[in-house]
Amino acid sequence: VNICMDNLDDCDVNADCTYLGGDSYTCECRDGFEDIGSGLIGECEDIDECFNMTICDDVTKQCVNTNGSFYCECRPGFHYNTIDDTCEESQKVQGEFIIVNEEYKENYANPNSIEYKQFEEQFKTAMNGIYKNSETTKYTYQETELLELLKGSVKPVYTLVFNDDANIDTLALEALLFESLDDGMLDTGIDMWQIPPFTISYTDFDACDYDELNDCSDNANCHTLSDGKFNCSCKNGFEDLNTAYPGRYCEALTTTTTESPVEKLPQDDTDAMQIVLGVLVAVLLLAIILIAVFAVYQYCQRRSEKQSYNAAGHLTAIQPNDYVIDSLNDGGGWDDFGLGSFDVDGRLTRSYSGSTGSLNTADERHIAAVIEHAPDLNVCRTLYMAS
Ligand SMILES: [Ca+2]
Repeated sequence: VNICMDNLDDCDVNADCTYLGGDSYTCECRDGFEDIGSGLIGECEDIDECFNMTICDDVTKQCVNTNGSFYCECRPGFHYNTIDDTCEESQKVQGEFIIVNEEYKENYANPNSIEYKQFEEQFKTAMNGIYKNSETTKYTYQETELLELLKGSVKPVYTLVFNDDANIDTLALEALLFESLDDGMLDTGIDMWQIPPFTISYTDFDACDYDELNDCSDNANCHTLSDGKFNCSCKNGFEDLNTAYPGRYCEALTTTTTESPVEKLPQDDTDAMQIVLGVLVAVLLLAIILIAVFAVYQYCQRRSEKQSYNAAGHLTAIQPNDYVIDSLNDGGGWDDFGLGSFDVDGRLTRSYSGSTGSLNTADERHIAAVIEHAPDLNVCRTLYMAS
């Protein structure tokens, strides 16, 4: 009887059994495991190779420990170059749009669910189809990352990943997606997604908002840079163990230094500076938003003057299938919006009301973008209708 062959041994599941004849055999932990027991049967525990911080040997890669092994993958902020097997620095931009004819599934909130994964695959294929085939982006576009799926009806929030040579133009990216729609529909090869053009938006991506998309240590501050990039720095009181790639390995300083009031002063100054800076940025942003809203309002006023109405009070002089944003007439505010199209008599024939939720400043920006890229869309008339 070969005890090992017949599985009669007591070796650890991660050990190899060697039969020595008779009743005797030995157990030896496999590669990637170490024997932490004192007996002969082996108690094999995974070796955490990532404890060696330089095992991936490159600041562009990070180590992932697995049971019995490990692998190196591109760090957040880098993408994989299959041609020379390297990780290259990425630029990213954040995008979103609304699919009005898809039903939101409860499991879309869970990125590990089958429903989410299925959507993700279909979504990435669709986005690759657009940006890998466009003349302006095909040499710089790398991939699409789905960040989350929000309700309303289904609102994917994602990033487009580009290589470092790309000159990212958010309005041009919006236009490419818009131009891929056929009568308001995006053909994913599986489904036809109905996407109101004004819901398409690209904005700056802030990797510091997403824990899984930046690799700053829990004991580090994350700093947002342009083009979707970021860097990290260990917090006060923590030592950086790998200054080649700062803010990733931060260890509490063990030496207790006597606190001197002199050392505190610069910290207070920094705090005060940050508050002043924060207020300045907030005021600046508010000013920009007000100017944008005023500009859209002015533009719409001018467009509204061109419209005429029939006896029933419907808009006339509108071509069939013109898009409009149609307020639900709650007093003329910038909320409760829908998107629709009109017939020759100016009656609303199709509408997607209630799917967009409250408008915010980002939505107002989309409207401005749609007007710029598609001046034929009559997106302004509703302001008039709502009054
Ligand atoms: Ca391991």
